[in-house]
Amino acid sequence: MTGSDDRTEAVLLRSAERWCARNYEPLPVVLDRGEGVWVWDVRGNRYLDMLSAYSALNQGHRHPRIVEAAQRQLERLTLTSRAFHNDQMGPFLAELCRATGYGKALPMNTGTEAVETAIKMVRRWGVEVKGVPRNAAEIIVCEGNFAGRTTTIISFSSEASYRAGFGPFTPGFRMVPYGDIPALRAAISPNTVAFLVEPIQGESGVVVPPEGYLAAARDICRANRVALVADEIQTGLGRTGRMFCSDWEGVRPDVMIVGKALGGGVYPVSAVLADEDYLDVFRPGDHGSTFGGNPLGAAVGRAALGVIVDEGLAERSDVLGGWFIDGLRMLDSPHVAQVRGRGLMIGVVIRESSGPARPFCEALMRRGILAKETHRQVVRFAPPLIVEREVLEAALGEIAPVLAGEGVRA
Ligand code: IF1
Repeated sequence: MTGSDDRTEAVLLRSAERWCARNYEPLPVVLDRGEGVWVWDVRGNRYLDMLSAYSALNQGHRHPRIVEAAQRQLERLTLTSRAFHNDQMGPFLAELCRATGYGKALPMNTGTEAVETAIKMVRRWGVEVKGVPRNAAEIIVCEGNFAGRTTTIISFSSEASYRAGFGPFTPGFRMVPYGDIPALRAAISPNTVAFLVEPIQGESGVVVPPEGYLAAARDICRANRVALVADEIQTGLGRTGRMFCSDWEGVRPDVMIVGKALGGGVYPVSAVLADEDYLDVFRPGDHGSTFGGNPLGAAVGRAALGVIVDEGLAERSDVLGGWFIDGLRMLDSPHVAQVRGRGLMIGVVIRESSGPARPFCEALMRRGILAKETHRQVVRFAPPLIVEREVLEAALGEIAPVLAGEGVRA
């Protein structure tokens, strides 16, 4: 560590503090380089990235194949808007639809935009196809959901801090407890057009529903002509040990929303996937965005998807995640109430009596591991899916003393 690095870090922390709205409380680390599963701070310290930008880095930092695709496209064409065609979008969406088994896709940029697109689509499908009265469409959502930060999406959030002061809110959403099939059945009305659900709730603290929940939900939706909409923005693209978390129960949602890792950690790429009877409710000019389907994002998306499929990232997540979850459970730490998750989407629940999860994350940071807490008590572990087993073994060696309370300062 040299003096200049100290000053650099302090200057950079101060500039973020001075110029950026305080909409986050980041760990006090300033990163300036990333490669694979590793990131470095301005002091030259190396960290294992156990957050993967909330599962947007399933392929790791700066995957060569994705960076090369971006560089190649940067030399050719980056943005056309959808006012014109480009040579990348069609092939990208063809590969995406073939990889997911859907008839069509509508490309957007962020996950939030894709969720908003899905909401508009199922509402219009409800009116034009199902015959629900205009402005009466209802969408069932779950307590503990997280689907983005726009005013409509927070309208159905159960998290007070995500809503306080941001009203008035968008109507048309009914909330049921997550994992509760009888409550879902009871919430369905003739005006219900969709059930929007995360197959595992990420932000809520890696909450895994009861076995069979998604399949039962699919059956109820099918029996009531309600669209099952899976938000796989975080759980999808290999994160939970299958290509999609829905695959664990053999469920094919009517609508699949993807994002995050679809952009390979290089560029925001998201999409709504469905068959024509849903996506054909959009007519030219009804919906869109400046960047949706742009050639740079499409080229990146093709490479990002290719890496996931060709490098078997879902299989890696399943095998390594199973081993890592067992390893965490075997630590038998007095501060841990539960280890839960699927594949390399893992949450370690810190006992209330041991205080919040944040000091554990800060202690992990001091040991070269970057993990992030969610909902006060949960430490999330979600490394890039390219992680090697020996790296996880070494990480466990650093995590063990922290979960035993070593270096954890309240
Ligand atoms: C933040 C959380 C995770 C998502 C699911 C849609 C979106 C997200 C299941 C929206 C985004 C991000 C957003 C980011 C932090 C992170 C997050 F803690 F906020 F909730 F991952 F758990 N559906 N999640 O997880 O996608 O528009 O962000 O691309 O807002 O703080 P986006």
